[in-house]
Amino acid sequence: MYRSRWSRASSRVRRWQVVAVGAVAVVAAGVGIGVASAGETVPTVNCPQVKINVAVPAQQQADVQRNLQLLNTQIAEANNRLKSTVGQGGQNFIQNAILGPLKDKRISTIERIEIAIGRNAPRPNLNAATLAPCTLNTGGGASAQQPTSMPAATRTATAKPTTAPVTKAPATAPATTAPAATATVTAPATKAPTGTPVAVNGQLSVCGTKLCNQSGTAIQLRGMSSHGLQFFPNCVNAGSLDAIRNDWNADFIRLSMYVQEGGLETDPTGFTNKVNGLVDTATKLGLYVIVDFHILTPGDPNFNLGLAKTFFANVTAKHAGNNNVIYEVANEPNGVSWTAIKSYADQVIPVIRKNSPNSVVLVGTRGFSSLGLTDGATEQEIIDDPVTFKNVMYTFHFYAASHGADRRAAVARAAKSLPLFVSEFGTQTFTGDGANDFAGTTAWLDLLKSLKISYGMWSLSDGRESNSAFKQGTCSGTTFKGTGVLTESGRYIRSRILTGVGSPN
Ligand code: IDC
Repeated sequence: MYRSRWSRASSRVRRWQVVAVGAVAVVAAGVGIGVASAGETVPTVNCPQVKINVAVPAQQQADVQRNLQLLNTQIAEANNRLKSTVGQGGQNFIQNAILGPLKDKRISTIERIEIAIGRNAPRPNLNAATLAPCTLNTGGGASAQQPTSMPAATRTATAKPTTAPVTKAPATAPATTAPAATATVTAPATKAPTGTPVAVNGQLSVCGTKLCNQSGTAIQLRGMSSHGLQFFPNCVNAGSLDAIRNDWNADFIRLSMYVQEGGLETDPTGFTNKVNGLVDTATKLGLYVIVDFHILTPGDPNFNLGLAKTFFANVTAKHAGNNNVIYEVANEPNGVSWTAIKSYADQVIPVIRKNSPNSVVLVGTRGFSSLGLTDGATEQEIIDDPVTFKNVMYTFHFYAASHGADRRAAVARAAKSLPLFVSEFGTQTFTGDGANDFAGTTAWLDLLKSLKISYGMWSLSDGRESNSAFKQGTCSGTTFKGTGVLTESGRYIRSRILTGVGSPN
């Protein structure tokens, strides 16, 4: 089932590797290797401008703008590279080492703009193939800049102001600074309002194969996963969280913080601050909150190890006094062995535990968090070589129209030996789109209920895909309660959480 995802992913891994090589070289420029001597004419790059000729939906403007700015950053980096490598390499050096990688980066960026617009409007064709290649201004001079303004959809006029994302890093300390010492970070946590999930259950722990509340009783948490925070910046806020808490009776929100695809790596400070702010918003409502380090492509979590350590150090320092934060260290590892995933978890968990010693940690499993099933493995490899820290659970993800009875049988079997948490599932195929399979979803959720396995549905967003729980345009407004703002999948999950019986009506 995951074949096509996987082949797509592997080609993107290669692209990211190219980007990484480029980035290393740019860093080297900073230490002055091969800087052009005075009087030498250094060429600059000459890139076509990307023209957005369609209206950009309000929800996606920040994302599109960030990517337009990225095109300028890429131009600047290429110019620096041209300067620092004068005289290096043979005839094809500039093409192979500078213009080629620049083209790859531009293709990804232009495609991301298309995808972003396509979330809430027809996906435009911005001619990435034609616009990506840049030529050389052999006589030097300034490179043409990429304009970053865009035609806005008319609905913007009434849209509520965007709370995020920040397009420029704020002046506060960058996320790369070392975390504060434990002693200075024990700010008292906000007290959860009476009767809320956190007030009732308090600090969670893992007891045997189950999730337990502060009294040691096994419980099941039901909640929602956000979509990528960078893709739908207006969908997770005090209003929508109040709706899932007080109108749906949900127990948690999962904050899906993508690392790639325009996520954390493009603005570590901005995304770290955004997550910290949303944890506070959820805390005030008495919700549990899962901080999801949403890796997907590349699928080896070790690729992002450094970013993960810095990110979790910061978030746990800010929320050391909280009893409601669950840390998910890697969304869906793919194309890697369990051994590699475990090695990553062994390095990240101590960073989390330094500030937040009692928190429950979720570890993604092999094959897109399929317990290895997608790769033809089974849960046995985890049972044979488990993560040895306390209060750890393993994630399992399903998409009801793709994953049926055989996977349910495997989960029932695995749950006898391993603490499982379904931090993400969908009512459709694993593409997150297409027809909803509510019969399959109900079979899954009934099984999870009987096993007391917690679950969160993908996703609290208002896009075109069938996974979006909100109708398009909802997140630009201020009404999130009731069924009027919900799609079929949204109505199904609200009803399931609220009444125990799922219904799309
Ligand atoms: C999908 C989104 C889609 C986005 C894609 C890549 O719905 O808009 O373009 O990711 O970023 C997962 C992943 C989750 C996927 C989801 C549906 O954790 O990121 O979201 N899915 O494909 N695993 C299985 C399915």
